[in-house]
Amino acid sequence: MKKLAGFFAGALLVAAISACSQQAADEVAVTAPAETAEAFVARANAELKALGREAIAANWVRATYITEDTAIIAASAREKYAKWHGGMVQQALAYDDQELAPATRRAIDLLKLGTSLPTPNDAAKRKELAQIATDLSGMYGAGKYCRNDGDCLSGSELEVLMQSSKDYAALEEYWSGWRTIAPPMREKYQRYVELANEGAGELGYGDLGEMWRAGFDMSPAEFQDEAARLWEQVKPLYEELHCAVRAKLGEHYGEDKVPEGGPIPAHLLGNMWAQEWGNIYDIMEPYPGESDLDVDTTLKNKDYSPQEMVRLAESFYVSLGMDRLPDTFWTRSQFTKPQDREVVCHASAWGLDGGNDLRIKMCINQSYEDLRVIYHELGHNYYQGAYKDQPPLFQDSAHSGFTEAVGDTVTLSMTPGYLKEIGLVSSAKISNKAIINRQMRMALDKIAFLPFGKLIDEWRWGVFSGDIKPEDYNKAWWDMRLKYQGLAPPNERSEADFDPGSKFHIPANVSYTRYFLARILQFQFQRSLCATAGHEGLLASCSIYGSKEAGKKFFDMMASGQSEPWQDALEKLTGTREMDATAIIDYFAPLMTYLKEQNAGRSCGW
Ligand code: X8Z
Ligand code: ZN
Repeated sequence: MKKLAGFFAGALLVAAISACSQQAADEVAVTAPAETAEAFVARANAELKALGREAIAANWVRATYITEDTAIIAASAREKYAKWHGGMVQQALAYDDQELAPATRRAIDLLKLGTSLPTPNDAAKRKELAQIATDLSGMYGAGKYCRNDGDCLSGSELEVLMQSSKDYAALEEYWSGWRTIAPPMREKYQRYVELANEGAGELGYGDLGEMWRAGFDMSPAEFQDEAARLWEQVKPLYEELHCAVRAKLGEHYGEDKVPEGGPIPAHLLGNMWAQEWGNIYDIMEPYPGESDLDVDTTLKNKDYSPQEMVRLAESFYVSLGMDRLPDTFWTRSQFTKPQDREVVCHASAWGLDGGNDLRIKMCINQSYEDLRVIYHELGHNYYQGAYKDQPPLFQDSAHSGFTEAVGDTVTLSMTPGYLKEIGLVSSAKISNKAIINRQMRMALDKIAFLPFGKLIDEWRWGVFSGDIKPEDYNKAWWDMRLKYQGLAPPNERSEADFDPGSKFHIPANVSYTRYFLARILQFQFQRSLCATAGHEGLLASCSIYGSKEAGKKFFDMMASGQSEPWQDALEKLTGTREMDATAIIDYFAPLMTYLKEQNAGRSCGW
């Protein structure tokens, strides 16, 4: 139930409702509890279950039909949930000094963390924040870049253009164009920060960033160190990749545009936010012609429908011994962008009705990138289905990085052999050169993402703590883009811009460290699942496709939901209680050797 604004969600979006608790939150005083802690937890679970359906339905309708009317419905659902949640947290304080059974204590602790958007205990402010949060995500979803009246491009259209163009000026136009949606968000964002911090303060946290960091079964300060430690482990990989990519882009666009020794212009990486760079593989391909990794062309030539693409992903999970998706998944999901209304195209997976009514919401294109996003989203759905027998307060993943890692782990098994087996590539040649090609293709997504995954919340932690002042929002953003990613904007930015607002998770209030952790965890998961599947040899050539043993181990971990600390869940799956980057480092060892050779004589860094 963890996060009201969580946007994939099982019980997450359960996080959005109601007035079941009879007293308004602001009327509740901390007095002797009226019921035992066990009875309180049982009531919280029952109310959550009942309230979740309505809340999540309101969110679904809002995300798939953006109008003034659905804004009212969604904001009102948010507000009701916030009121209920605030009231329950107040009541939970009465059990603070009691010695409780571990499961009861955990349920109460999780209840306190049960929203990603804590609201002040004041009716007017609660309403204001619910409205702002609803507006911000609507502004993102309906955002458009208009050259002239009637000549407008949506976010998803601009994303597609950025994936394939290699024209410096056109790319700059798409890049800057999308960022015109964000300045109107700035004032609202500033107010959202004030109000959400006030809400977090009332729950006992220093600010919202601290509250987000508290959701990892360790102290917020320990978690911050943990994330920094993991980043230090993987940084050398990123630096080699950055160096090689900059050199190739310099050859392609000219050294005047991409100077050696400097940051890379942020619009040249084949992605609107330069978060994953797989779309410039054609520029980076180490051994041209050595391997067929062109899934895009096959999807187009065979004219795959969105549903057929989703069936491929479902079949993978079924091959692991998991169930087929429910019939309602196929009738209720949004697979394509509707032509007649505004929707939030950013992909998400939903678990309504306690995990019985699973859905995805996407605007699927015939591309390998979207195929992998589908596998990612189904990872959320299978997790939601796996923990559905847990009580509502435990219906979430072990920590937020776990659910983000499941589908990604599955994509690591999309080896040439697997892709050939399902007819998406013509050859699955195994040569050293083919291995390096595939590793490059993967690293452009997986390794390039790491600093981006780290910096988004680094920026927000600073914003929420007040270290980053509103008048420096954009400057601080670009300072971090430079520091972590070695990127610079293609044109001058100022505080009239609000570039963070052009990335979905900022207006949608979705924490982001989860994706950074997932990038590291998925390789740990894969290493252990491959051992269970009996794989021998290079980790990079392992596919767990068809392994019921690996599937069972994976499913059993997911079925625990968040009923136990994530360290326990990790230990069951991998034998270790620590997140650790050695698996991703080992995985990409062959590519690192290649990159170091390529970079010899270059001066890396920026
Ligand atoms: O937001 C997502 C998923 C939904 S949980 C599509 N991802 C991050 C992003 O797009 O920024 C997956 C990778 C990172
Ligand atoms: Zn996800």
